[in-house]
Amino acid sequence: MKFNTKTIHGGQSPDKAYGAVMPPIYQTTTYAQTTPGGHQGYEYSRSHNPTRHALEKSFASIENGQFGLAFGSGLAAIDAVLKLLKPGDEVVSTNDLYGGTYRLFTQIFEKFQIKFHFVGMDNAHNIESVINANTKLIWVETPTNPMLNIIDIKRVSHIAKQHHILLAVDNTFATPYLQRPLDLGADIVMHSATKYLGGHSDVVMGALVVNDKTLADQLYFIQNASGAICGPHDSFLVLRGIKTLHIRMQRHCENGRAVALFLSTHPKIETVYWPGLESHPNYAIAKAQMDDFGGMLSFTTKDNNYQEAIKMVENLKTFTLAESLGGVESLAGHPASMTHASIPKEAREKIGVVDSLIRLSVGIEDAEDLIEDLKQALSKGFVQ
Ligand code: P1T
Repeated sequence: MKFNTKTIHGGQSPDKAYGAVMPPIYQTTTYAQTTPGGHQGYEYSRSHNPTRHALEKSFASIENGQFGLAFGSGLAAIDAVLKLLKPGDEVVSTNDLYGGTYRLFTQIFEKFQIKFHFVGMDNAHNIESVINANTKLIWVETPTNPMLNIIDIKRVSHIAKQHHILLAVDNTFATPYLQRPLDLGADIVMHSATKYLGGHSDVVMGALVVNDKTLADQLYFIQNASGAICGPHDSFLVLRGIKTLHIRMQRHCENGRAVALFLSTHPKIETVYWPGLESHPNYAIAKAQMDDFGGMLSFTTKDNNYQEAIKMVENLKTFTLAESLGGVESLAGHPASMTHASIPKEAREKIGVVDSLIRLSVGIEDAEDLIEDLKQALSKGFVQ
């Protein structure tokens, strides 16, 4: 089955009761048993729920994996992966990543004696130089949030396999429409399904997909034991969102390109970070690894100033100033004060998250309207 068919049919079949084409929202906590243990595969909704199960099969299908798991948020999914580890274990992570992931690693899991090495992964030597006998997990986010660096998944997977280390890839920015990490050698693919998979800015959810049965069983055990599952109504909404993922992503990519090209010729703009620009330092890897370049981009202005960046995002009208990304509507954010505020200023600036950095989630509106909006916000001059 090709990807565009999988988004609609992957892992799905009409409901057994009445042939409903969409799975019913099984809004139930529990299931009647004829005798203790005598049930039809569903016992209690933290453990299993038919609507969530349909979604988990869709997650697995679109990521070319065998097993999918749905969580109450992206961070809950990451939390489950980290719970595979024990005190004394070490993790090598991308140094440029979502601020909440960084906070989870450094403020929660470090307390449980898990050690993190944050390295720039565009140079594979940086990964190998921190690997030791305690290294159990490599955490890759690509494209990275918010700098849009591209990590060569195949290359990192060779290193992981050589040292018998698990490789997890956060595929939130790319989605399986653009890249399929399991095919490139990753063991675990993770999503904030809050973003492109849901696609409509109305659900917070996380996903994991794996191929290995033992790993799937371990993650399922954690999902059930820790309990960070999502509800049936949210499962239904994300399943509905996935059915249009391919056509939404096509437009996100087209609009992302149009906006990136506009900004890269604007006299007030210093640098545009979008992996589809030939000037992007990881353009060659992006071209080889991804089927297109997505709708996320960041940029800095020449008037490199915190207040001016704030003024610029306040001046936008069609773009909404908001956290999050991946919905049909365009959003703008200021990472230093919003999504990445939990990363200390020094660590942030080292990876390029400077005070003037602005991040755009380019939606699927008419590209001309988006460019007009950016034009007017930039033409106003910043601090007045
Ligand atoms: O918000 P949640 O569903 O828990 O997902 C966390 C998460 C994980 N990974 C990446 C790459 C993410 O971008 C996020 C969430 N990001 C935002 C809310 C944001 O605005 O960047």
